Amino acid sequence: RVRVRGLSICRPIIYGNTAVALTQKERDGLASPDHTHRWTVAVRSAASVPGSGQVGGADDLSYFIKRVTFKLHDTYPNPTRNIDKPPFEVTETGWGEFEIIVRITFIPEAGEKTMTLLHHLKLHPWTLSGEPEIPPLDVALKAGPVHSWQYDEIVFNDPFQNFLNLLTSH
Ligand code: SLL
Repeated sequence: RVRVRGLSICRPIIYGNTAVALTQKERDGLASPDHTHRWTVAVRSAASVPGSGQVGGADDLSYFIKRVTFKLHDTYPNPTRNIDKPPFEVTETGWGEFEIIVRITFIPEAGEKTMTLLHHLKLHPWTLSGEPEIPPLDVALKAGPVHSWQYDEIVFNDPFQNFLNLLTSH
């Protein structure tokens, strides 16, 4: 287990959520008809697939991430969701915004501690005043999905030589 001292290597990620309002018909079909939205929270690679002309989408983070844990609001059944293979995401329905704790566990070769991120689940569009405002259903459906994503870089300082090889050979 040799460390490469003085070297930093980083991997770009995005994390956040997309949410869509449910139609009345979709709501009627749910076990919880009080739910107003379907959302997906995810951790994805922000790196492009070389030559694909595509931004992002190189979604296999599993060469260095072993698990992503999404800790949902306690109103959800089994609020701690462990995702052990890509895509690292959880899709749910609900009615409210809340803070999601996102814990990233790296593969053992990394010898790194778990990384914790916080994401505010966003269901409703931003407003000019900054005041939260829940639009009526027809307006929300017309406006389309709400996106709330953060760019971040996972930095590995003084990485183990074998882990560095794993990262660079991917
Ligand atoms: C609020 N602080 O009061 C927030 C809490 C909770 C969101 C939001 C449904 C969970 C379920 C759900 O959307 N919980 O019934 O499965 O706005």
